[in-house]
Amino acid sequence: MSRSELLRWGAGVLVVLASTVIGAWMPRASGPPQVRRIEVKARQYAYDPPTIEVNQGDTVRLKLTSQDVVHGFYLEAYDLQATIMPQSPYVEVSRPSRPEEKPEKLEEVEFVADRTGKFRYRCSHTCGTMHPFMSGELVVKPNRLLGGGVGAFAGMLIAGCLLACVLGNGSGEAAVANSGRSPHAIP
Ligand SMILES: [Cu+2]
Repeated sequence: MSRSELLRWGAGVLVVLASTVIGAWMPRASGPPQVRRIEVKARQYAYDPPTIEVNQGDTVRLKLTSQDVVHGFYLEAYDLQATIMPQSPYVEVSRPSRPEEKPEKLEEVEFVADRTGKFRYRCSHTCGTMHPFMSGELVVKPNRLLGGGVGAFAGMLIAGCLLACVLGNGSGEAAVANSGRSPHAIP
C-alpha cells in the first residue's frame, strides 16, 4: 500500500470516527431553546423549587407566589427583582439597575437565560428572623446542541481539508508516475 493510499484510508477512518463521536454525543444534547414556565412558591424561609434548571437560550417565565407573608425575589446577574404579595396574582417587577423606573405589575416574570452558570435568587423583602437565609439557585446549562452544531461543522471542515489535502497529494504522485520521467520508463 502506497503512502497516499494509506493517507486516504486514514482520512476515511477519521471521518467515520468523527461521525461516530458526534452521533454518540448528539442524543444527550439539550435541544433547541424553549419557553419554560415554572411556578416558584415562596414561604418563610425557602423557595419551592430551591433550584431551577434551564438551558441557555430558554425563555424563562416564573410564576411567583407567596404562601404566607410578603417576600421578594432578587435574581443576581439578571437585573431582576420582584415583590411577591400573598393572595395576589401579580408581582411587582423592577430592574435594580434602573431605580428611577416604576415597578411593573405583572402576572409572570420573564427573561431569556442567556448567561450560563449558577445564579442565586434570594428574598429581597424582610420577611422574618431567618430572612437572610432565604435563597435558591438558578442553573443555566450551556446549550450543547448549539455547541455541538458548531463542533460538527468544524470537524467536517477539518476532515474535508484533510481529505482534499490527501487527494491532492495522491494525484500529484500519480502525475509524476505517468509523466514518463520514471527511471523504468527510459529504454
Ligand atoms: Cu422572604
